[in-house]
Amino acid sequence: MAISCDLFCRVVDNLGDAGVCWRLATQLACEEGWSMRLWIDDLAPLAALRPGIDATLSMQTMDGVEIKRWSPSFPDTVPGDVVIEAFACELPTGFVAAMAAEAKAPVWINLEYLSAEAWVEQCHGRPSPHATLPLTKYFFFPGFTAGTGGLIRESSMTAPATRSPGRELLVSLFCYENTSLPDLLTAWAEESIVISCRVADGLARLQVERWLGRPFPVGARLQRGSLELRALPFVPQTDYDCVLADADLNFVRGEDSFVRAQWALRPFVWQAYPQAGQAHLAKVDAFLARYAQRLPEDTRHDVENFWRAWNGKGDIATAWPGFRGALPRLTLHGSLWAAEISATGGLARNLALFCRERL
Ligand code: TRH
Repeated sequence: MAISCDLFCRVVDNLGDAGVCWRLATQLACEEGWSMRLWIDDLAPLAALRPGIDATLSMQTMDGVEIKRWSPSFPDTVPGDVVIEAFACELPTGFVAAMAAEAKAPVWINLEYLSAEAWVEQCHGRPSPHATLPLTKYFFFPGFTAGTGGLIRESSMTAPATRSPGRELLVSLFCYENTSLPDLLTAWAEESIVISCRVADGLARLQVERWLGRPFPVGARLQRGSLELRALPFVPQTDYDCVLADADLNFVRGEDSFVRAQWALRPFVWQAYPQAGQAHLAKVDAFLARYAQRLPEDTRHDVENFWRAWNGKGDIATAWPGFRGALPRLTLHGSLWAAEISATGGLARNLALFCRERL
C-alpha cells in the first residue's frame, strides 16, 4: 500500500514556501510512490511556478499530487500516514484532533527552513511530544551535512553541461530589495567586458528600472555602457533551472533558488532572506564557512567580501573586481561543491526513510 501523506503549506510571502513544498510533494509522489495531498492557502504562487495549475480551483490534481485549497473552514478529513507541516505553519485544530484519534497516530513532521548553521545537526530529527495529545512531532531540517535531512534534489537530475567562457559574462539576477544593486549595476556598466544580465521579474526588475530611470518592462532589452540588460518574464520553475544553467554567474535568494543555483554548478551569490538587525548575516557566514572552506585563501576572501557586501555589509563596487577575478576558480569549484552536498542524499528520500522507520 502506498504511503499517504498530507503536506500543509501556508504562503507567508514570496514564492519559496510554495516552491519548496511543490518540489517536495512531486518528488514524494513521483519518486517515492506516495499518495500526496498538498493543502495550500494561496494557489497563486503555485500556479505561477507550475503552469497548468488553476489558482481558482479548490481541488485539482497535477503531476501526481492532489492539490487542495486550505481554507479557514477545514473539512473533516482522515489524516494520511504521514503529515508534513511546512515551516511551522500550524495545522488546523480539528485535523490535529483527527490525527490523535487515529488507531495509529500519523508520523508528524515539521519541515524547517534551510540553514547551514551548526546547531541544525543537533536539532534535526528531534521529537517533540504534544503537550496534551498522544502525538509526537519531529523536526526535519534540510541541510548541507550528513547529520541533516539533505537538500531537495530530483533523483533524475543530471548535471548541466559545462559552459565554455565566452566574450561576455552572462549573469542572472534574482534578489530582494538590495541597497548594493545600484552600485553594482554602475560597476558593470563601466566594466571592460560585456556583462549581459537577465533580470528576474519582480523586485529585481523594479530596482533595475529605478536605476535606469526609465521603464524596463518584461521583455525589454537596454544597454548602459558595457551592461546589457534583459527583463525576463517570470518563468515556470523547471525553466528557471535552465536560466541558472545557461548563465556564468547567478544571483539567487531565499531557499529554493539558492539550492538550485548549487545544482546548476555555476558561481553564484546568495541574498539571504533579510532579517531585522542583520541577523541573516550569520546565515550567510555559516554557509560561506562550508562553501568556501576548500578554496584558496585569496579566493575565499574575495567571495566573502562580495557576498557580505551583497547582503548589506561592505562596499559592492570595491568587492566586485576581486570577485570577478575569482569566477574561473569558482566555476571549477561548483562541481566539487555539488558532489559534496549531494553525498547527504536527497531530502525527499531521506524524509521517506525517516518516516518509514516510524510508521
Ligand atoms: O521567493 P523566495 O524569496 O522565498 C522565500 C524563502 O523561501 C525564504 O526562506 C522564506 O522565508 C520566504 O520565502 C517566505 O525565494 P526562493 O526560496 O528562492 O523561491 C523562489 C522560487 O521561485 C523558486 O522555486 C524558483 C522560482 N522561480 C521561478 O520559478 N521562476 C522565476 O522566474 C523566478 C525568478 C523564480
